[in-house]
Amino acid sequence: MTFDLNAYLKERKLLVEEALEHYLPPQKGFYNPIVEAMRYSLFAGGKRLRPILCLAATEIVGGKKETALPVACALEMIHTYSLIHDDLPAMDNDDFRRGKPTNHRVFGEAMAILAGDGLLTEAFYLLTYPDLLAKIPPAQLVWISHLIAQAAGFRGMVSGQVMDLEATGKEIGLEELKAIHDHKTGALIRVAVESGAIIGGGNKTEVEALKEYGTQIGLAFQIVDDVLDIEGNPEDMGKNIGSDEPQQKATYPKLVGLNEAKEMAQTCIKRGIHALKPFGERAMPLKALAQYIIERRG
Ligand code: GRG
Repeated sequence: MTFDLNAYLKERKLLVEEALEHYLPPQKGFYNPIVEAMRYSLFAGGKRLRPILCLAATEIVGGKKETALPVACALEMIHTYSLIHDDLPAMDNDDFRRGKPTNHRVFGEAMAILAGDGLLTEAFYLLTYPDLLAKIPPAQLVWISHLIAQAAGFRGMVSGQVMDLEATGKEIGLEELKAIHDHKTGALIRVAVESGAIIGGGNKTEVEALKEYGTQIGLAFQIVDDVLDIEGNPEDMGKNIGSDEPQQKATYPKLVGLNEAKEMAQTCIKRGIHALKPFGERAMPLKALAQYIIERRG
């Protein structure tokens, strides 16, 4: 059976973007600059990887993708918030993201902070949205919200960012680098797959298998990102005019060499795909998404 990944990604991206439009429409009746700032980054051309993974995980265990849409959108909002804050002068001080001026360059620093805050909070508004409450048992929704808060907050992504800041300019080893990225980028990718599987009604074994898949592709995602930094990511051109980030940070290619880093990413993808074995043919989209992570150019 062949699988047209490009068509799949296009269709899923559209579905997610229509849902984001539904949940965060332009404000009518009065002008509120915060909505403009939130929408600027939310619709700035992201790949929508986390929501697409979430929907695919719902389907692989037999659930309906439409049920998971609010959760998928919440994950994209949290991801967007993290990028806005990561770009701020107090953090990486980046001028461009996805080829466009960063949020604070357009709206000013105060508004960018608030846009991030607004998106993070909106995510939890969506996780308790009436659409979802009508379709999913409340206990399950509380559990998903708990897992997502864990992945996004100081137990996950925020800690990863702190570990990253602390490690800047220092020599660190491979295990430390893995721990940074497992928190900083891995946790949200993993919980995207996990929450999708829970919403779809996956049993414990299925959810565990999908978590393992999420962990492996999350690690591969970060290694590939480091490789792209060396081999060229067209979206990052001119990214670092005033950046405080680049050279002082540890990366996989710096620690193990470019070829070994690529091998490591391949191994993670193989492990991720192996975890999908119990799902047979139904695993096709998630397998293709794993492959996409390693083959992407941006
Ligand atoms: C500020 C609390 C806080 C956390 C920030 C995730 C994060 C922590 C920062 C992101 C910085 C960064 C560039 C990490 C590398 C991983 C990466 C390339 C993220 C971008 O994810 P994509 O490629 O983005 O899915 P798009 O643009 O497609 O949405």
